[in-house]
Amino acid sequence: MKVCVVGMGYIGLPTALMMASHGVDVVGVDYNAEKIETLNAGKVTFEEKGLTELFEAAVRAGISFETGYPRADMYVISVPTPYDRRSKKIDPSYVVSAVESVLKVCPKGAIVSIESTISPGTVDRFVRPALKRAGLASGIDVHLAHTPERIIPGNMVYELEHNSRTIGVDDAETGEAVKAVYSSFCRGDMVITDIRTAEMTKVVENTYRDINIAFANELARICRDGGMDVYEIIRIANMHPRVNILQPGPGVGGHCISVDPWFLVGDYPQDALLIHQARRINDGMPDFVLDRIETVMKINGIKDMGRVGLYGLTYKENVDDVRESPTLQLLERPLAHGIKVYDPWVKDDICDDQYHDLQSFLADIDLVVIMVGHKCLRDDLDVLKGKLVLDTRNICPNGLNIYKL
Ligand code: SAJ
Repeated sequence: MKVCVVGMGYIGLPTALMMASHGVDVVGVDYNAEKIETLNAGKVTFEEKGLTELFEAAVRAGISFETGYPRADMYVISVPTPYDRRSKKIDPSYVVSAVESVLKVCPKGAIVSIESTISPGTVDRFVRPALKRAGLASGIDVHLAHTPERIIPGNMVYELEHNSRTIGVDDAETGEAVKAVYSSFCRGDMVITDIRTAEMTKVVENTYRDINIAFANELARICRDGGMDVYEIIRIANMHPRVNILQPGPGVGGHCISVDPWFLVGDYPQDALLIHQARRINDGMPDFVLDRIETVMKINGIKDMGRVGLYGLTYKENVDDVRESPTLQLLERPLAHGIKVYDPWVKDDICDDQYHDLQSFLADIDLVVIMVGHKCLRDDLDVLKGKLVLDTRNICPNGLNIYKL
């Protein structure tokens, strides 16, 4: 089988590499010529554990990268699904336009599978009509599938191989064909179901995590008010065999968990009440951190926001992705004006008062707010010695000068 993976981003690239390095004939396509040039020059386009080694194996196995769409037996669409911050609905235009391009070149009987996360109903509302417009019959000319990714940034390569997968299809035969491709590398279980169920399941998984984190964040607020240690309480509660509370933090970022629940709120506003409230709680965390910063400043007689520094710009530890990052959300607040920022994972200048050198950053501030617990900081906490610290990720041992969420 020849597989064309469309979209060489955070999900498409590792997926294409994984297939290619396990014997599938793969072409990676992206409309961004610069990205294709970089890949053809033998370099990966973002940092992720194990990605370089996987890339080298895929290149040895013969993967190719192009800007044009080739003929293939199966197309895996892995393009962004941005969402509109106002309406909270996804914008399926990249998916639809990729499908339209594929339909122009694909041979009769090809499988077109959408890997991008889409809101429940997207295939029915936007993808099937694209087939109709092209004069093609689903199930005869083209077989549709939805194979939502489930891998977690920071551990993508491992999870690609070991996670179970959901394969949404219209008929069992297509399901088996898709399963055969993923079986080349995936050791997890593969469940074949219908497309609508696959769409919904993916969104439900991320919504579950968002609600669990919101619960932890609400507990953090309650414990702050009541003078209790939220981390100790969660640690002990989690010893119960049926309790598994996640960790409070400065907010929920990334392009998945902070976005997907909105699809349900947007489409089912009357029903998705708990989901909506969880989103509000998590989106309110940057303000809670700002409150904590002001309290710590007051206790320690710091008057100038310019003496406060946020450690971490990415949405979570050990990745270089800043999408929907709680730090960026915090910096949007007028009160945060003047706060300094540093992140060893972010090489580009993306905001005001951003430092690229830890020592100069620390020299210019009195209060360090740990927004992201990157491993390099956890491994070298001594670097913060003598500083006031507000630790929103609970990576520092309790101590004098250490404040928590
Ligand atoms: N976070 C907390 N407390 C926690 C765990 C996470 O505050 O206990 C925060 C993180 O710091 C981050 C945000 O939540 O800001 C999301 O991070 P994450 O590590 O929970 O998840 P993502 O967005 O990197 O990846 C998720 C994963 N989904 C689930 O675990 C259910 C991944 O499996 C999905 O593939 C991915 O979304 C996706 O693309 O949908």
